[in-house]
Amino acid sequence: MVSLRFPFSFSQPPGRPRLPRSSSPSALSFAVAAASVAAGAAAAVAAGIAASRDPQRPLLESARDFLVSRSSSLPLWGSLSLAENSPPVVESKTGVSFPSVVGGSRQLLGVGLRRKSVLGLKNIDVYAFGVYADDKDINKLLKEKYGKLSISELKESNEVSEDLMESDICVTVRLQIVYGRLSIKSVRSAFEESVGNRLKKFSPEDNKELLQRFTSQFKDEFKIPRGSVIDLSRDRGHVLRTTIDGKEVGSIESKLLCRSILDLYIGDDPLDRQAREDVKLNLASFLEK
Ligand code: DAO
Ligand code: DAO
Repeated sequence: MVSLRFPFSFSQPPGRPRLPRSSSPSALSFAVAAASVAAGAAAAVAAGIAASRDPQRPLLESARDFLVSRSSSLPLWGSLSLAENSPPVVESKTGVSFPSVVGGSRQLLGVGLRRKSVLGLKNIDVYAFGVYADDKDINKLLKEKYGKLSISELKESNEVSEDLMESDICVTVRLQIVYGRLSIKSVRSAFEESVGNRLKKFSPEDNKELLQRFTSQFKDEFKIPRGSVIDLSRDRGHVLRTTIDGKEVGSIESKLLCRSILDLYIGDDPLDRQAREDVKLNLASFLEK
């Protein structure tokens, strides 16, 4: 079996964007000089994600802190046109790269890895994921509510990610498959287990029908080889829209289903703890004045 994974996170995967672009003072001055407020803020967010995933944390962390503190003196986000040019962020254990913006205005807040233990013997890396949320939605809904808190209070608080899950903010979780032998059957059963448990957590009712409505979107003939990109998007009105490699496979309106899926990634018992921390941290720097 050929493994394209990188043995450990200290290796620098080929194609990994160089951090200095967003973490060196001169890059920042350039961004500021270009009056690219959006790009500056996006770079700070991207640096935040990358830095907190990297083993060379202390150095990068100070770079990030520098950036975050600098970006705080900038006005609020302007247009996203330049933010789209900010570098992608790489999930360090798999080398999978995530664009900093998807769907025009959904901004990357954190990346992580879904592992699954097989027969209690070994863990397989199933997919890398990125959590995105609409920048204007975050500013509008959360800034009003948390505008008075300091950045450190925001970082400590679980309430912001709680609000991100509960409110009608446009969010996308992008999954990029790294496991090469994923069958639709195993996806369905993993989903029934993980999402099924969350549905139970939030609603005492029998949710079989809702689960089935979701899993029946995934036809047996679908193939999801390594490299497939699945977007789980919550659109306005708590509509969960699923696309596979850009093709829409279905939409389901259900606040409970949206909430349960987001809970897997940013809830209190997430699939990847570090990813959730990244999201919290980046939401905080996002909301910073
Ligand atoms: O092939 O034995 C095996 C293990 C398969 C594990 C499947 C885990 C599926 C996790 C959900 C993936 C959603 C895209
Ligand atoms: O990781 O346990 C988990 C839950 C993953 C939810 C993913 C559902 C996406 C299903 C895509 C099916 C493709 C045919």
